[in-house]
Amino acid sequence: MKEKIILFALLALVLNLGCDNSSKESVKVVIDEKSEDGRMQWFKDAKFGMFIHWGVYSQAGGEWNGETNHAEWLQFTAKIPLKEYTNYAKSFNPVKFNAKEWVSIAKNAGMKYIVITSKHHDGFAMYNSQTSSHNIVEGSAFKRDPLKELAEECEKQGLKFCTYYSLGRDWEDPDCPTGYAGNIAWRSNLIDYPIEKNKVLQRYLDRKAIPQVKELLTNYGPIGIMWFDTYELVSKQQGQKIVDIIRELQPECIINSRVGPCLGDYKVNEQEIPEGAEIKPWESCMTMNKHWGYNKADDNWKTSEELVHHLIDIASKGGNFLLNVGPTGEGVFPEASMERLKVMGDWLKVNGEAVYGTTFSPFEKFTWGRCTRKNEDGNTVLYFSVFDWPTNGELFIPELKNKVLQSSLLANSETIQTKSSKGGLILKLPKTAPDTIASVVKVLVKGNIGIN
Ligand code: FHN
Repeated sequence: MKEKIILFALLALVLNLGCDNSSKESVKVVIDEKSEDGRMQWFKDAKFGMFIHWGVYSQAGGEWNGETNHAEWLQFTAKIPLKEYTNYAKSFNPVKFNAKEWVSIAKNAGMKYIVITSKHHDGFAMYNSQTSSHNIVEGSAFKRDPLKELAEECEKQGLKFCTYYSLGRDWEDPDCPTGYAGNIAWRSNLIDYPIEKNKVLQRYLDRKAIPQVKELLTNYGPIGIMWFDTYELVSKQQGQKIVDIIRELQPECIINSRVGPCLGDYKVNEQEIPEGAEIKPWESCMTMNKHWGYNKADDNWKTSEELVHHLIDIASKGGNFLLNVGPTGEGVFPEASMERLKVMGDWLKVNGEAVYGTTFSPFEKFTWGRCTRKNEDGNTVLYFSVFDWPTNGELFIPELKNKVLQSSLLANSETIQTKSSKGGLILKLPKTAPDTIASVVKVLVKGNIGIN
């Protein structure tokens, strides 16, 4: 059994070579080896975070000139000149914004960290930036600094405060070229800055991006993750300089893989869950409907059951789930988002032990559910999350030969009988599943199964 697990895990590691190219989503990145020290432990244990895409674009609710499919890309997709967008920003006034409410909703959902857009591609800082007046305090009717309020509330409620930063796309700055071989300027602001070849990326980095990263790491307390996005034409050397600045200011701050090619502490998967487990830390970020930023017409919501299953599936492969909310222009979460977060939180209140602090399954994927595990005093706790409860009252776990020390339902501690058979273990389950979404069988076995 052990040989098979090691082979399986090594296969995952060998396949995990290459660089994350956030503009053209590859899914492989070489992790910075130094990141496998204490810095990552809270992240690996946390498993579940809230992504928040919120900006002046949110007040449009996806609508512009009769079109209804816009969101956080509003300035680009609606072809709005910078002057008009800057003027539009002046009307942004999310009077219902309440940091305590937002953080409480995330906490009650079982989320351990919040990643919020400090500056998206529109270049508009959602915090009191001294670097650029294109910010919420100077450039909107709101005049407050929501990131300051959220950072303080996260501190109070014990969640990690983290910031998203659009590194290689900025539609306000004249020196932010984009593109890749054969598709130059593909995500550039060509309305206000039409001559791509005149743009000097380093000037933008020195004038805006690096000073703003320093502001975030200096004025908002401990930053759990600097979550960079779309590094575009940022080179490995330019990205490494930003990594060095972050390490200098806040050594404990984690950096995702979109700070530049082949850089960062963990790999990001976007809108997808890898097929297999990965040894190194990773995260899948996902929308609840089809948009990151608020779109009032988008009713394509994932069900609460799907979202709980995604969380368990991701945890069973050693990853984190960063689930997005797109607040409205008034500063509230959509009702449909809150309904799903409540269901996820209720499930985690009963079964969170099967997710938090666990690592990837030592088994091949099961058709009926997933497995996560923890080491406990030299033994192994296996959590079998059953999505499809067996009608015959039995579940077979192939290859599990370790001595069973204890076995029960996590929801009510009801003892579960087990029987060794055909080189594996049979779990003898009650007729009715304790939970309609996923029911967890906790099995403590002797010995250390799998690698950590
Ligand atoms: O273009 C962005 C998009 O708006 C959103 O922020 C996602 C979130 O990961 N990142 C980029 C698309 O890959």
